Amino acid sequence: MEESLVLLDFWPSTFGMRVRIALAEKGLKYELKEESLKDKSPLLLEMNPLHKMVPVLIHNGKPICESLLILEYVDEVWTHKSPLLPSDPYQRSQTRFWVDYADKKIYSSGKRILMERGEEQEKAKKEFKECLKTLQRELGDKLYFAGESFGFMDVALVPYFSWFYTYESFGNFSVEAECPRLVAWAKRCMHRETVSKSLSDPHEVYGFALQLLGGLE
Ligand code: GS8
Repeated sequence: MEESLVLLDFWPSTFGMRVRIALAEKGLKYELKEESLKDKSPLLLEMNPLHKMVPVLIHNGKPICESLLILEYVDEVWTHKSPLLPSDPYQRSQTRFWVDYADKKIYSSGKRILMERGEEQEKAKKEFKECLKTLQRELGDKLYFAGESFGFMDVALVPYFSWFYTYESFGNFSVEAECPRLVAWAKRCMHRETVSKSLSDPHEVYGFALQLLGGLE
């Protein structure tokens, strides 16, 4: 049977970008359907009725929701190349721990850098920088988070790189000055075509953020 693979996506979404990278790593062909979050398609509402969020991967008509669960699914179903999660259960648990940490901290502090001003924004910047420094320590001198090969944590984390320029511009700081080894890692990941072709342009993301926040005022 011919496999059918459809990705419901939204171009500036870090969560969507990580699914795009995983599908590219596995060399899978899929149909990308760009959603409008202001006017969600009937297909999105049918496939993710609870959260009504992208990304959703639809495999042979069946939906998989939540980006990290999609990554795990893709890794389990297509084992022929580019394993993403480590095979050792302890290492797998550690990878999940760090991805969870990064997601909770970067997303929430990043959002507050964009939305808040004054003291609240300063607090968010401090939290954001501390999180990146912690991740940089976890990376250590390794090429990728799991060591020599590009893996799950890299796929999950590198899409935030597309948003760094936006956070820096709103918060008036430089991620590279704070965390040079983390930025070097992100650039190393960008040398992979699977990553560079999946990430959205940082300047376009910035334009999107300006428009979004302008619309909220
Ligand atoms: C988050 C997805 C999400 O926030 C995941 O897949 O990992 N935990 C989920 N999706 C956003 C777009 S990206 O910011 C979304 O679909 N928002 C629509 C809405 O909130 O109505």
